[in-house]
Amino acid sequence: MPDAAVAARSSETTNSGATQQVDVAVVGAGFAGLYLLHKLRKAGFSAVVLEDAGDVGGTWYWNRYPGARCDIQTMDYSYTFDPELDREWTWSEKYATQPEILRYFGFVADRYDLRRDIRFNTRVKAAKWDDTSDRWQIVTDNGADVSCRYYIMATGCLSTPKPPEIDGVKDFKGEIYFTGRWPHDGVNLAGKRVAVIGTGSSGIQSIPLIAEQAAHLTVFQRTASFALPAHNGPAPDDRKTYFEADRAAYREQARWSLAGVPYPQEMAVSWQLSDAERRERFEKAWAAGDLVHILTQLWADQAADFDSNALIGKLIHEKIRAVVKDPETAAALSPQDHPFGSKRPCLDTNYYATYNRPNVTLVNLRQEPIKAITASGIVTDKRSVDLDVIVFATGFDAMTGAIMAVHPITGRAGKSLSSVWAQGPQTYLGLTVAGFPNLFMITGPGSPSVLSNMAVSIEQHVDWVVDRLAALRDAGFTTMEATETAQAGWARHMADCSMLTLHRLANTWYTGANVPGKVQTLMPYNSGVGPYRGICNEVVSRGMLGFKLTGPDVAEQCNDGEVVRLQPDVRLVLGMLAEMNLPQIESLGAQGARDFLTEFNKGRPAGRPVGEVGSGALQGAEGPLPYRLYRPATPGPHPIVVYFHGGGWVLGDELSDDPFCRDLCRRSGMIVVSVGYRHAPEHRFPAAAEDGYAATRWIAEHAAELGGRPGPVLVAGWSAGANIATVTCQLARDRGGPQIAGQLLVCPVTDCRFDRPSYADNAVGYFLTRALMFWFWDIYCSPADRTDPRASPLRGNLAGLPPAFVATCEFDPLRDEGIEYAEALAAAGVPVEQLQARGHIHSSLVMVDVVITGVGGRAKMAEALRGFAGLPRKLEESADISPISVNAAAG
Ligand code: N01
Repeated sequence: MPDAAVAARSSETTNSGATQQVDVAVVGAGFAGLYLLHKLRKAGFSAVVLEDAGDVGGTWYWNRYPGARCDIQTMDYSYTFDPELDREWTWSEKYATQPEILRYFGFVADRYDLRRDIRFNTRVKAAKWDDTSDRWQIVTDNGADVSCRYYIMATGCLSTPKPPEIDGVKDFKGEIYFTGRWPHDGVNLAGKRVAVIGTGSSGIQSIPLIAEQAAHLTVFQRTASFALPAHNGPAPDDRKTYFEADRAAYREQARWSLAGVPYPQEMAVSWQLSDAERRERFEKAWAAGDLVHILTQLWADQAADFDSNALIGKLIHEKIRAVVKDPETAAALSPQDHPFGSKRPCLDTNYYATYNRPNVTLVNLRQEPIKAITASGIVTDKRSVDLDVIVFATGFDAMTGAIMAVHPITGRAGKSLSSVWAQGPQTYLGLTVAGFPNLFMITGPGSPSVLSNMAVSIEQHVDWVVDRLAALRDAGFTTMEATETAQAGWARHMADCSMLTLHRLANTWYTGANVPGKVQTLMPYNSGVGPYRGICNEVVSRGMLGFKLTGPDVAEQCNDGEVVRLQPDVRLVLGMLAEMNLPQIESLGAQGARDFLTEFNKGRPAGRPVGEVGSGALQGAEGPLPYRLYRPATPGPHPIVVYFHGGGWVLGDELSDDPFCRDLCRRSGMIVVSVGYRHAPEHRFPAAAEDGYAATRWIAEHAAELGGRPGPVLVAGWSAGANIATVTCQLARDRGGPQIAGQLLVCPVTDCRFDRPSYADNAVGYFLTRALMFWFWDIYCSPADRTDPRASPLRGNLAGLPPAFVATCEFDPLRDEGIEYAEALAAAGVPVEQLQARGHIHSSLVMVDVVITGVGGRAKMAEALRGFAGLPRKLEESADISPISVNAAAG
């Protein structure tokens, strides 16, 4: 239906004073509620919007404090569902003011004649699911109650101000204002002694303007925020040109981007850039005055790696010192306690310069906490400040607060949402909650929401929900409800995602830490709007996975399951590989496959620096073999790890696992010698196995020459390399040495059987395929030789082998034989530590700096190697291994 026709069509709801009957009730007439109403009407649903405020606008209706502006460029913070609307409205500035944004919502409401279905000044007092009618019963404080089939919370993420939690607020005799509930006719602060408590976005936007009016302004800061100059003015030419060149493509790119604004994925990691290059990028971002730019475009690891992130913090501290004249004030304004971006950074106009004004004082609450608010002002540990006005810019009970504010919400069997969320919000996709049929949340906890351009995330949710409702109706279903399995799976996925970025390291409203007593968990989905959109689409394409659908005249449908079982970054990698449409490696022939691997490896991030990298030749079973040596930066002599690369005995060389070898070296603090053993088909079984053994013996004999610690060595390997490592242990035991102190086996090949379930479960789709393993075996080893323990070590004698660490990955054809080997070692009396990496594939653990969720696993491997070598398991904290890297879990 054309949009114009929708606008002219009248709602079929009735409001007679008795219960109002509609298909859909929406709470909130902000950005989400307005679009919902339009889209619902267009899909043929009757709908009512219940709104507490006196007009449209949501958070922009309430937040009228001086300086309130958008901090995503308004060109991006706009509706995109109707290209005509998009063309009809032109923003006057790069970052529009609150009054202009409110005018925009008024314009949208008028254009689609939305107000006639919005009940203003109406608050929901309770909502209850009725199992007999399959409807929600909603009690309001103004006018008729509502009965609806579907109930949608469009309540916003930052709309319920949190109480100030400071003793004595009620005693204050002066004026009190909240930025989030600013009086509509403004406040005259001229000549007054004003305090602002809070230095988040609201404080930082309002402080410069309040300072211009007040006789004196005292700012009470608990946590310093990172603030960047907005450089407001007309929309920047480069973005405008990009936008105007192809608006539809621009919008579409935004929908599939990381943060809902079309910027490319940055590829260069911090340590690949020189200081000068990093500074140049930073200065460009600083000059751009764009949060999304500086949050995503500096270097690829800025949001994930603690050290790389700290570089940004230091550059911003320099900027603060350059503006703020008093060094003590500059120091207090420089955030030291959280990574850049882990707490919402702010956009400012003259914020730091405001502290140079003679009528502005900063009180650092970290040094002198507020003791109380009194009748005349604020008392801290060190001073008493007399005041006429206190402005609370103390923020919101974010994400869950607004939903819980329209309580009680009672679902099936009388369960209340507050009891279900007592330990933190539980949702499926941030859209629905198990036990609450037909209840939807727009940008709820568990969805990208506040970590994205809200406009893009709101439209995606509204489209998804209304399209689902239409599809349900067309199929004869009347209820839709998330399953417990799906919801638990999403919670696991959210927890996995939370390890990807540094958000969890800061006490913020993202985690609920700003509200005393609130359960802390990273509430927004942090892995990007594009990947999230893909997941929501996948739920649909897989037959409403994770939802139970019912209807009076149709058979119930319940396609139970979890939509994401892979680790989030593994999923992304597989998605990228799928898009590359790579050839099947086994179709390329041995040389073609080797060339392919070389090319493929060029695309991965370079390994991180170690103390020294060298190369040379050692003596293999039948002649010299090349090796690559990685030495830690710490003083030696270090224990030596003999490393065997992966590649199915056919591919790879001593360089091909370079990033992993560097990582092992850095984390374990040991020398890693990667051996270039011979490959099939030129050198079939047992060449690789015999080379592995010979190389280990040679390295042990030449340990001192290599700068290593004489005595037992350690062996390690990945995939076929792990096969060689453990075969080496068996041969060393049987042939009188060398002494091996421990073995690290990452996704090892241990047996020639292909009938274990992991071969069937993971036959295709996870990079290492069953067909590729067949091919490797065929090239390496004739069927008659395959049961030889030098090919299938699981069939050998395992007693007396060195202690082992065996890592296996859930979605790997080799998973079960790895687990079986670990169990067989243990049964033979060998000390074994196992890591069964959930959600990982065969290559994830060695994809250093690509699969971040593998970091925890690699840290454990390094600890195990240190333990085998008799060293303290934890490497002393060094400057070049970030705490985040060491602490992250592998799942
Ligand atoms: O709230 P905040 P906000 N005693 O929570 C301090 C969006 N937004 O309203 O950090 C003393 O960020 C608190 O200190 P601490 C945007 O997403 C957008 O400013 O808890 N201090 C903090 O400094 C933003 O992130 C725009 O230690 C207390 C401040 O109050 C989000 O809304 C504009 C305290 C609260 O900062 C929230 O921003 C405005 C206490 N008892 C907001 N309690 C745009 O530009 C709290 N604080 C679009």
